[in-house]
Amino acid sequence: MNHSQAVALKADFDRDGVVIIRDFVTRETARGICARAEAATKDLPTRHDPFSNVTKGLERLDEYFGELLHRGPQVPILEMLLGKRAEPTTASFFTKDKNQQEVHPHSDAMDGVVIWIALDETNERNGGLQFLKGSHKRQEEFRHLRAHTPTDLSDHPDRFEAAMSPGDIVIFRPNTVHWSGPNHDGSVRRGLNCFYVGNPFKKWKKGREKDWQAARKAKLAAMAK
Ligand SMILES: O=C(O)CCC(=O)C(=O)O
Repeated sequence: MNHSQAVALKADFDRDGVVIIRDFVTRETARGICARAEAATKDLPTRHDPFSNVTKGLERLDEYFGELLHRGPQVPILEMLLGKRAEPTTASFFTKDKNQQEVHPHSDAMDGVVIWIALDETNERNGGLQFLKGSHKRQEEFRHLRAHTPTDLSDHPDRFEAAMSPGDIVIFRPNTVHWSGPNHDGSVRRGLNCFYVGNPFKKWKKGREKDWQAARKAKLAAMAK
């Protein structure tokens, strides 16, 4: 990507909160990612929750995904778009081949960035990703949305369908409202998702660290008596 392409991409990303780069990886690479994700998840127990089609933590199942999450070709682009370091959280495999695997409009987090690399053809018919352009700048208006609660935004004037082919990547702000509808035609729709929203447990850990330090101090004080 040359300088003027990078400037244009950043302008779109800042305005819309979502951009697509076509053929970001080759079809062969997309096939390889898909094969590894299938292999890494094949022995996991079957889940029956509404998001059973989402497997997070691929980086713990196969180091290949750790490498991709931390040092994949998307990382410099994400840092250019964010203007700061992209803080990796997890890599996930999102599949969809049944009607009920629908994710309703929602935001993921307030800061950071998310990627989704298409591993199959994906469009509105098989439950591809949909976005509301510019919604990352209207957080209050969309704060109430939840991924498990239906909200019909299909006629919203800012709706944007991320129709993609294997190897395309969509990059979005975690607070750009997004969703994926039912899979009407039943064709397999798989994608690799990586979250860069830092460590969601950091605050919790800090709190625990403080408790632990306080307990240690109290113990030392008791021992000194
Ligand atoms: O892949 C999907 O169907 C939904 C993706 C999504 O909601 C997300 O990346 O947060």
